[in-house]
Amino acid sequence: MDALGLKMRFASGTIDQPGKQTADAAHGYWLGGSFPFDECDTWMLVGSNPLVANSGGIPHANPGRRLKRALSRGFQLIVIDPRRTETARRAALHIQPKPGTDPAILAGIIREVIRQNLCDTPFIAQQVEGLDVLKAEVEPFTPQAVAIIADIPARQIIDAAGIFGSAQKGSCTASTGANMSGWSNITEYLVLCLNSICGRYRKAGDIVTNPGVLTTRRDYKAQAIPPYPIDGYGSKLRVRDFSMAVCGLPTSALADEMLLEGEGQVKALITIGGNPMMAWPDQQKTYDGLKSLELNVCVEPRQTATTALADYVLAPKLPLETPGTTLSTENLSAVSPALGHSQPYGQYVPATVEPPAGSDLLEDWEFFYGLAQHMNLQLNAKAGVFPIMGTDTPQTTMDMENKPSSEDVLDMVTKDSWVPLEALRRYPQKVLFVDETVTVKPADPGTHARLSLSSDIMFEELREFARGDKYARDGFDFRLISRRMPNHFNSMGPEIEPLYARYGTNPAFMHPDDLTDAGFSKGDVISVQSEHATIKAVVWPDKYLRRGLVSMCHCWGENPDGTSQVTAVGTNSGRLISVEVDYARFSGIPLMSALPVKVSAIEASND
Ligand SMILES: Nc1nc2c(c(=O)[nH]1)N[C@H]1C(S)=C(S)[C@@H](COP(=O)(O)OP(=O)(O)OC[C@H]3O[C@@H](n4cnc5c(=O)[nH]c(N)nc54)[C@H](O)[C@@H]3O)O[C@H]1N2
Ligand SMILES: Nc1nc2c(c(=O)[nH]1)N[C@H]1C(S)=C(S)[C@@H](COP(=O)(O)OP(=O)(O)OC[C@H]3O[C@@H](n4cnc5c(=O)[nH]c(N)nc54)[C@H](O)[C@@H]3O)O[C@H]1N2
Ligand SMILES: [Mo]
Repeated sequence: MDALGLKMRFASGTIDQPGKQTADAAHGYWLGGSFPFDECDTWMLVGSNPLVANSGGIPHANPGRRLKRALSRGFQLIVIDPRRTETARRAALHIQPKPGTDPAILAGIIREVIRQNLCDTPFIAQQVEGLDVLKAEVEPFTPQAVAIIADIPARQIIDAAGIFGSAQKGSCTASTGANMSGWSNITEYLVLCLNSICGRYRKAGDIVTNPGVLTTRRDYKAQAIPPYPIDGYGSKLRVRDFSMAVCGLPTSALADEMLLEGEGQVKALITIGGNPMMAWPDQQKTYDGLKSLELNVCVEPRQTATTALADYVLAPKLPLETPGTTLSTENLSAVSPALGHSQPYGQYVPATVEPPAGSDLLEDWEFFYGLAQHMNLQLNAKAGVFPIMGTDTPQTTMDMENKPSSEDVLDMVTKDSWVPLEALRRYPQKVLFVDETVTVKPADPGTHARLSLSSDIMFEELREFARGDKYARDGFDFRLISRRMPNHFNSMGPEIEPLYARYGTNPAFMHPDDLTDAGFSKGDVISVQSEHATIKAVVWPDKYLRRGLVSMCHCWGENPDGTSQVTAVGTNSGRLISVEVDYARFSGIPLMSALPVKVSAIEASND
């Protein structure tokens, strides 16, 4: 896209956790980093379930064991989730609210931290501005007021503030549940405000346990990058007034841009390592959009709902057939302190198996290289996967005549890394690189940058939230909430029999009492209806849910022209989502959780 000068950068993160980028821009960014989980005595998780998702908060390398170890030394976990998840069951405090009420809960906790004098006053004095504004904005969110909005005991707000605020080290992080339920910008912003008033960052002289292995070398400094613009980075879309923001252009508007004729219409799509037909909200619109393309190319190892609509499908080599490194998971730390590796872990592995004889395959990178060669374009390889704030990304001008090898490309993407890739190649047994002690440096002399607790753009959303539940719909008395299941990774898994065996579908989980009241039995096919669409689903009891909820996993089912055999192929919950009505500012992430629905019977199960 750089070589072609294409400015329309749609970002997959805009249907994931886009509040992270917008909130960072509104709040500013701390160059000293945060404390890793293993060093902390508390952690607050908002809408995440790391014991199943292996993502967010508790490090993904065996999160169960890490949590157990932490608990045995007195660590206290706080979980905010409408479902008593595998993770919530191990928490010192589980707040089980109505979905979509995270802004109230976080504002209430912040108000209590301030009231109980649990702020890191010296840190605030030196590094933070806007405490008075924050204090005034959260003032309406008394424990009693939050108790009513979120339908939780008021006491839990006071207790959460006490546990979080009095700990020595800890962090609050939010994941998909908190970003998909209507308030991603303000929720992630309040998460940052809570961490900042408690000074939940490494300070000058603190040891950086994992400075990095294969990511670009950088400085850790006890210094803030001040807030920067959330949007105004170029390209304007023709639909819903979206423009380029820090989180990229909204994926939720991409199908619209394919369907809307005229100057600016998107006519070609390359999908590599994704499955839009399963993943994008509003499956019908996605289907219409993809059908209307002039060119639709997939680089994909399986037959999927998306390849079914493609003009060309190119098969890539699979990871074990190519040399690989741990760079991409390590580099996730640039997205959130809840992600990445908590230890200086790195590995290089050469290709370990030969592709089957006679196969016609390319590596993912070779697809783009070949395309650029044929189009006479010059490519520059950037180091890393996600840019690191405050650090220039090293680049390598690629030789477009003599094709580099995969090893050359790995060298380019790890250019100027903490540990040269060559060292990992030479010592394949070594996976922990604690070769040098890195500490947080003092701030540059003369810097006055501050983290900000006074973003009016963000607090506008909090005021809007306080005016009442704008997402509620008459007659739609249940809320559909998002979740992940242990045996499937987005659209991957259902074709593998042992993984599929347990449910054979993606059930609509409901509280057993809701099942009884509705006259449903386990295994019945029911109808789940939103204001936008209706799907069939197999109902299943889940005693860990709040009442009034339907909890369903995404990326299941088939295309709209399919057989609708929900008991055999599952059902696409994304069909229920409208991208046009309830969506967030900047990222356009629509209501993908806390979505108002109604449920009704269709047919009883046979057993
Ligand atoms: N097994 C498995 N692991 C995965 C994936 C997978 O598909 N399967 N997907 C991967 C991907 S792409 C990602 S992005 C990560 C995501 O990782 P997580 O964000 O941890 O994903 P979930 O496990 O769905 O957890 C989200 C939680 O939010 C809760 N929730 C729903 N609505 C609300 C709400 O309004 N407020 C609050 N506070 N909570 C709410 C849900 O009940 C659920 O427990 O997981 C990754 N890991
Ligand atoms: N309703 C609802 N919708 C959601 C969500 C939700 O919670 N609720 N979650 C959203 C989130 S967080 C995400 S991340 C998206 C996930 O959306 P996607 O990322 O689009 O879905 P995946 O199934 O992970 O797609 C990965 C594809 O890559 C292919 N693949 C595997 N290995 C390779 C490889 O080496 N090379 C190539 N080229 N391809 C490979 C797989 O076969 C698979 O088809 O879904 C989003 N959609
Ligand atoms: Mo994701």
